[in-house]
Amino acid sequence: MSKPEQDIHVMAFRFIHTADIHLDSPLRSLALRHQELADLIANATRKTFMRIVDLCIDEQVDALLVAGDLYDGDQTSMKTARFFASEMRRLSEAGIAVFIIRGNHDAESKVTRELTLPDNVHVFGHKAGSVEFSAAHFGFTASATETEDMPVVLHGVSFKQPHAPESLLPEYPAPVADAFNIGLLHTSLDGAVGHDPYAPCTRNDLQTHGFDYWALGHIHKRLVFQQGDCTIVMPGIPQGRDIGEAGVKTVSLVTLGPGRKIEVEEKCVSVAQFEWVSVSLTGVDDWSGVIDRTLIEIDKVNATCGAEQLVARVSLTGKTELLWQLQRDHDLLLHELRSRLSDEGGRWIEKLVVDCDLPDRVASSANGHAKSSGSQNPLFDLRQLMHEEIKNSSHFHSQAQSTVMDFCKQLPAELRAEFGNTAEEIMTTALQLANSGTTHVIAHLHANATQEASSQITSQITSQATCQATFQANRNETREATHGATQGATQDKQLSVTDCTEPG
Ligand SMILES: [Mn+2]
Repeated sequence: MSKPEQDIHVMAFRFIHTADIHLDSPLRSLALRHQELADLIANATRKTFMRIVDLCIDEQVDALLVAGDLYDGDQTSMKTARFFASEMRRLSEAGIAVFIIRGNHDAESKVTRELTLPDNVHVFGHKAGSVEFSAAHFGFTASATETEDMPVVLHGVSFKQPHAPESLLPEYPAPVADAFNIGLLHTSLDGAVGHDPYAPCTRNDLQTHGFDYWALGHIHKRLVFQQGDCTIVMPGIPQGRDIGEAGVKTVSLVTLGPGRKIEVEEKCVSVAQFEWVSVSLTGVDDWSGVIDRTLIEIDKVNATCGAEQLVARVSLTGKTELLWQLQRDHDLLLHELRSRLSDEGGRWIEKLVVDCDLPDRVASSANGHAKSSGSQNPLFDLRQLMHEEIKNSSHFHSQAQSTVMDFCKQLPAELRAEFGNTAEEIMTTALQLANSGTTHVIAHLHANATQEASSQITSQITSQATCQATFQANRNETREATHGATQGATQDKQLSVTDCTEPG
């Protein structure tokens, strides 16, 4: 069947829609104690942005839309801004227009005020603006893809300040009749419990406004809604920055065709992809088995990875008698796995978590011993003593608290609050550290006890010495965890905060 005459002249308007680039974001993850991995992640937002520009050029789109949070915040340097300007010039040379709104992270960005961008770039102000797309308007000679029968109008409002508790939707003009209307909006939509609202609105509000396509930004996880004739796309962050932003990340390639037809395609451009890798060690009873099974599970996840670099958070689960050894020799295991992976490249471990249990048989015999009054298994008695008596004593509490506070004083100012701001919070942190320290001490003793009689070891340890050992283990762990702080890395405590996916 031949196409109707009129369609031959109607060409599509095509654009790439992205948001939340957070260009040159500082490192937030632990990975970061590993130099090569830190470099990979540190450069990832920039490399991914270059790939977005490459994609625009390869696909010969008409425009690139950035719906806020191009920059990460006020600390953005002129170096980042100059990089951005040079990428904009590449698009200018390719005849591609760029439309940008500012979000909560780059609302007042100083660099955006100081930077001169080429003419192909339109940054919407904090008062509503509308631009009718025409190649001529942007100074391009070729106008290959202008729609002949229907103009395309883009509407946008930038955040004036980082906070926008009210909906920005009333600021947007009504749709232009007989045109294809696209709105750029940075919004937290209905919001998530525990997060501040940013220009909140609902899908219904968006549909009711009457635009054809809403190019949204802010939420880092991709969302697509078709509300009647209205297509709403939250593209998500194009490059994850830590394990809290795990999974495949994409941008949208959108085609507006004849008859108001909208086609949305996902394109993965990320350099590295964070993923959880869970490894069950049930039935594994030797060290090489642990290595083999872990590498197999990493490969399985890697096979489905959209980016060419996989950054894995490995969690060892299941029941194995190797528990104590895994806890004690965690560093050796991580080192061995990393060196095996580095042979081929493309796969990284950012953190290894030991979350195993002992097999039921071992655990129940251990509990049996602990409950008996005699010291048939002194290590379990010792663990009981540390957990129930020492840790609950007021003497230990005051010692623990003052140790944590001494430690805090030595940290860079911006990290101190991570241990808590009140005496109560600091105490909670101290007790968490004491818990993991107890586990470490017992794991070391237990694993060593296979070489020496455990009774011999434990008889040499008074509860006083154990208390100190527990704390020393914590201090070492904490010191290691905060080691990367000056390089912009962060410690375990902070990670647990960023692990929850935080909308932009
Ligand atoms: Mn945002």
